[in-house]
Amino acid sequence: MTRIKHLISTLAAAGLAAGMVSAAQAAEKWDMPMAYSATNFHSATGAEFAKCITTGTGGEIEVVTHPSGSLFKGGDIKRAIQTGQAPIGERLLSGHQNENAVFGMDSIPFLATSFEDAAKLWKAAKPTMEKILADQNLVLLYSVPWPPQGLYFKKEVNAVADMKGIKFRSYNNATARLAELTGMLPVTIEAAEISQAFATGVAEAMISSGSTGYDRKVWESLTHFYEVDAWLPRNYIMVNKDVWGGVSDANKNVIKGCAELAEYAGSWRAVEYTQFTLNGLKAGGMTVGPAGDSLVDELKKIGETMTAEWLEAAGADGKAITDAYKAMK
Ligand code: PCA
Repeated sequence: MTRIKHLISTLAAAGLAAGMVSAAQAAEKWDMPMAYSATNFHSATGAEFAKCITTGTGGEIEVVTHPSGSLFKGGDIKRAIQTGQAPIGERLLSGHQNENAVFGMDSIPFLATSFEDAAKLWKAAKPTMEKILADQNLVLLYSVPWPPQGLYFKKEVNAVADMKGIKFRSYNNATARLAELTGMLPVTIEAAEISQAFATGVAEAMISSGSTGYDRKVWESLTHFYEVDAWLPRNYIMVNKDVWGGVSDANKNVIKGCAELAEYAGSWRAVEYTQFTLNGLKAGGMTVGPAGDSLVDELKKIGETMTAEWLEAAGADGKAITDAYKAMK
């Protein structure tokens, strides 16, 4: 807590100092694309992060968030920032697994299944992530986890055999592979579009957090949520490296301080949002509860296959991350 208090006073001081010079400097506007609904806790955290920068830099940098994929669709956000079409933005880290398997380190089934373990895994992975992103003209600012991932269906499911032929909404390579290994048919759909996909039958099931199901009112189409705690994927905020290079040292410090606060606050929000949204799914009429033991055993077998495949694809970087993580446990 002391660390956070120190941060707040640093930010306040920086804000005052920046305020004094702001009249002399032209204000810059940074549009910040985000993929998830405005009410989602990541988006709420991002909005406060944006405000923190605007206030802390005395208005020299005004950050304006654009949630729900309204400025760029989720799948286009990283490229937009790499190429300077947007200076800053948020994206699902594992959404880039097709570029480099290492990005999927947070979607390995049953490797890190609690908030504590997900934080350790992130600590183990962060230096490698920063390096990979830097090579892509990006600077990592902060990252916040999603709540644990569970399975959504529109019928009772007690075994992998019950999943055969179901159209399964995927959000990254790992979720598509999970569909294949369980005999389902993967279809990639952004969170912003899932309500419609379920309503029209384009998709009939998914793996996600209670949070995304709640945000998108999936009880209108789906009936069951099975808590599996398969993994906790992460969102991250990145800034274009050239844009970052042009920021004054004082403002860089403000942004870093705001990022640290956002990561701290967002991570707590994720924890608190977990039960709240599971209750919300129940209130919407869904059956919510842990997956049965035999189903979990079957999923763990599939998880072993996916872990081996990931380690193979992610090479030395992947092994270094999982070794560092295991050493922290
Ligand atoms: N929600 C996001 C990613 C993980 C999650 O819980 C989604 O479903 O797209």
